[in-house]
Amino acid sequence: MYQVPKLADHSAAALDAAVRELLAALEAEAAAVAGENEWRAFRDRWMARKNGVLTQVNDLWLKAAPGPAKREVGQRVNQLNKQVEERVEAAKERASGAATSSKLAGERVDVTLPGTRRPLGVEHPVIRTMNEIVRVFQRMGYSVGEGPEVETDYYNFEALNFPPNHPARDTQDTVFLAGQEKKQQRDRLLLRTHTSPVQIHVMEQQPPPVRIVIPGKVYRHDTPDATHSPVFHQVEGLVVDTNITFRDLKGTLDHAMKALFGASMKTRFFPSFFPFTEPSADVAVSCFKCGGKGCRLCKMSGWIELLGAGMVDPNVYEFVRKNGYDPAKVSGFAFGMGVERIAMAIYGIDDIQLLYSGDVRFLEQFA
Ligand code: 2NL
Repeated sequence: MYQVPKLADHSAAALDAAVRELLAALEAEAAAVAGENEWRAFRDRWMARKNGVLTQVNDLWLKAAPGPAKREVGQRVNQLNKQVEERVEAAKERASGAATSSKLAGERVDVTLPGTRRPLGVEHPVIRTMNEIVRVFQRMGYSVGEGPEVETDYYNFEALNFPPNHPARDTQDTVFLAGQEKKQQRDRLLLRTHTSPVQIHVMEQQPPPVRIVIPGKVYRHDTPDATHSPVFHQVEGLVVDTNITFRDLKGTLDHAMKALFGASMKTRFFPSFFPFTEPSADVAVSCFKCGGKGCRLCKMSGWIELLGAGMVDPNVYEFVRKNGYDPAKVSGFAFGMGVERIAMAIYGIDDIQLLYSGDVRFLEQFA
């Protein structure tokens, strides 16, 4: 490493040679500075007051110079001081620049790489179908309501014209909550077997006119098989106003089925029975598979039964009469459909259990 020499004499030529040698050493050492720590060592070696190169130059060259040479040597040493200072400053910028660019290199982002792909979830086919049905009725001006899945016997049966001990109750195998023997029958809690109790709540809370659909989960004490599940979904609708007729019911449901399945869909109404409607109808749509010619899916009939409907039975209004539902003044219709049945028809699913299996290989088809 460079060491400040003593000057043999203080002639201009000797001074020149010594300065050249010093500047060459300064240049070489400056060029080797890479990081900030190295730069600090470099700075101290050259500029430290105690024993730095410049201090040595001052001692060995200037202080040691004989009187007549002092002026000339002083000028050269001053100039050297300035040159070293400038060189050290320049090296500092390079060193911190190098640190910054190595930091930046570590943070480099390749914006041309493909982004992180996260698989997008989609609605389950049952929920998707339920939402599609609801949207069809929303477009016709219906509101949407929801209600509790645990109900009392009164709302699930009695107010819907299923009298206590009436055999119609047997068609809806019901899950009751345990330990309620001491309660009156109408207060006993159960898992709702249809969403109709919500419509009773709606009529208790709002006078006619009413136009509402109720989507939701319902429960039956059924053994699971290809067409039964103890938990399933319904969408029910209720319209009550003055002068509502069976023609309104037919037109509404015919439009809804066309909106859901396509404009070429036909509907057919035939007589049926529900405790809460009179008259009642089962509604069939032309077979999706054969278009009405007859096939295995429609059991050669050309029709697929998809929903139930009817004019609200006057007995139902009696339970909400004091809230403006006078059967002499208002009339209405109601309908109900099983969402799984419709989803299975749309997607060609032959086993309802697939919808509850959680099997990704099945569900992926809907993504
Ligand atoms: C079906 C048939 C139906 C209703 C539901 C209803 C509700 C009130 C009054 C009168 Cl508050 N009716 N709902 C009416 C007819 C049929 O559902 O097969 N559902 C899956």
